Amino acid sequence: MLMSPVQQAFSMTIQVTPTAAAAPAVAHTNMANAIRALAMDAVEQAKSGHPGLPMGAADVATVLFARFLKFDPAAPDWADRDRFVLSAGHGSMLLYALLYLTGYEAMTLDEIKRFRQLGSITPGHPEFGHTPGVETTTGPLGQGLATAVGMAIAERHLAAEFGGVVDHKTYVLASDGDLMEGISHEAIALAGHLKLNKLIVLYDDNGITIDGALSLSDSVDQVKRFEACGWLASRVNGHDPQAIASAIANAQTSDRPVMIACNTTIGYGAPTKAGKSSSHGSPLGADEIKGARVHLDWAHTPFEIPADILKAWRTAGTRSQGVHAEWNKKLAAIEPAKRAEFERRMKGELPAQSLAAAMHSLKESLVATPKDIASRAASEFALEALVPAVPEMVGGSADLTGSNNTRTKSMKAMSAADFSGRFINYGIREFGMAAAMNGMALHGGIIPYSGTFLVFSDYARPAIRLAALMGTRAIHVMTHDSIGLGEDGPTHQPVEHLAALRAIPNVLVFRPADAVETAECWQLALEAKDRPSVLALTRQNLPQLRNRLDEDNVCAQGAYEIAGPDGAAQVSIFATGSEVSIAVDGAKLLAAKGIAARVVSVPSFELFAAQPDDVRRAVIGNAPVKIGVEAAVRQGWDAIIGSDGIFIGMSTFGASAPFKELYKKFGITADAIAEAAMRKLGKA
Ligand SMILES: Cc1ncc(C[n+]2csc(CCOP(=O)(O)OP(=O)(O)O)c2C)c(N)n1
Ligand SMILES: [Mg+2]
Repeated sequence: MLMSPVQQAFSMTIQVTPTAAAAPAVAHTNMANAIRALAMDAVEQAKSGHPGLPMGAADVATVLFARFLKFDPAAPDWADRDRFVLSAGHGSMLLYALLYLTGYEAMTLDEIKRFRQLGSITPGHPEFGHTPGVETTTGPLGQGLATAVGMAIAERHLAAEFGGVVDHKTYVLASDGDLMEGISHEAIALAGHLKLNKLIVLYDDNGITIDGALSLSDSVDQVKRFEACGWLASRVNGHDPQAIASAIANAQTSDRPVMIACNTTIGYGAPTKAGKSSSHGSPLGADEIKGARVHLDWAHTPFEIPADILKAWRTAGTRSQGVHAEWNKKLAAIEPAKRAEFERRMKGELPAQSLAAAMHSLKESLVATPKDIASRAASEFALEALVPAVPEMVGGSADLTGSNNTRTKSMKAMSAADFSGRFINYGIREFGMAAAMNGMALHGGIIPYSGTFLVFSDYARPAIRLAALMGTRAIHVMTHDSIGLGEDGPTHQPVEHLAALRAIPNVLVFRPADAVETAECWQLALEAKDRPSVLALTRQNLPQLRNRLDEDNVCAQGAYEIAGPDGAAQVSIFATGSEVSIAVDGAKLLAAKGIAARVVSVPSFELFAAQPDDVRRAVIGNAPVKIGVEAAVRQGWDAIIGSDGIFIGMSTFGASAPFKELYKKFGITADAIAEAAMRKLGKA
């Protein structure tokens, strides 16, 4: 593949549109070829990786980074930087090359040479928190785009409150795969609905995926699809810098989100592999690279970037320094209390005093007037106190607001007309919601929380997994957490979901037993700065078991004795959520038979597992009979009750019936607990 005439012609002066920054002194082609060369050399050295996308999208990325993107490599965390999301994370070398070329200190040439190696900051796919300048972890196609939607929401919401100090764009580079994934539809529909006009998607429209031509499996007109979702969409030649620049320039003043389909050639410059899927995901090989160097007119050794080209790139990297300095002044000029509030939120620090006061009065009121309510209602009660106390909380629901109880009385809905609202009607888009929440959390300044049914955590799961991997504070309220939801039946009754969520490293899964535990679990979720949480809550009412005012957060230990035995316990019953009160009744039945039993509530397996051994041993105790009770599958419980412990829960799907009948049918009752204990003690 030879250079296109457009690209060859581009060693001349560039006519730039008024809104675009002046074109850099070195020819565009040379700057773009620097990306191509680094990508093919790094992939070759690593003997693995994806040269196709960086080589194909180099022109688009060069125009964006050298002329539009507002960023300061010296301050990767500058709050008002434009966000750039490489949704097609397999093209990571594109991003690493840009970070090196524009002068991010941590991204040295050495790191580029150590692409994909242990301990490098150049992992196979971009990882948030690992590499300065990487805004979100990408690789699972479609999620970067959906995460970027959350960043764009965060920008609008914070701008509504803090005015001019928040005013930036969110750019996305998305591939065919990103747009084929179902999540893309949730994301673009939500973005179009909210008229997120500062979101700009550059679509690497190369007509190639791994299996070959895109036409093997797809015939969507993406421009029409985006338009139908309320976007401004157009097509450009993705190797014509001037066309790309004018399309991006046009996007700056759009009243809706913008998609620019950039027609590119994958592996651009590779003599035999350009335009073919063979350039997508494996090293080009020595001969092909040699040929590419000839075709691209790039006569430099591997990893060598000529000084003038590097200088042009470094100049592009300092392009926004003035804007950054102006912004610093703007921030300094805001009223001090407001500025402190903005800085606190962007740092992700909680308002410690107001949170503590809210928690205190919440617990005090629950102890004074106990509430025998569903934990989803207890969650709403907690939110009535927490939402005013923690102004960065932005709630929502995937069309189950009334069932999830996530909207407090005072919460205004967020809309295109009013972004100051703190409640988002996400629509029936669980995955899109969870990914957008990650984007909000990554943007900073917001603690997002959501609502859906626990059974639909499966729909949101890939984004919860990424939240766990990235360490983002996204809080998922997931109600209707067992067969206790009753008549909706087995399609809606989660059975394996608690175990499945507990299986994801770094997720906190909470299943509170009553209104007080619900309040405490909310506090723990808010305080867990570097991890996502799931609050599994009931539809059915639960008695309030905790009636003493504990200033400490008792749930913080993950498990604790909630009902003590008379004398040395012969039976320890461990339970979570709605099954804790059943366990307490079971212990009473045993007491009536002269058997001392204790009950341990386990609101969080993860927090309990993190306790020191002696604490864990004391809570687990040494009663000869251990019983676990949870209206879900056993998986994971052996860590607490041992493999010879008795488990009372579910081993099949549920059924459609009133919930009390279901608990009887599936044998999750106080009687069943007492009988099982007696049998094990040889007394039945
Ligand atoms: C959810 C998900 N499914 C599958 C993959 C594996 N994968 C990586 S890239 C890719 C498709 C490549 O096509 P395209 O997105 O057009 O990228 P290009 O080859 O044009 O760079 C696939 C299937 C993935 N990363 N994420
Ligand atoms: Mg493609």
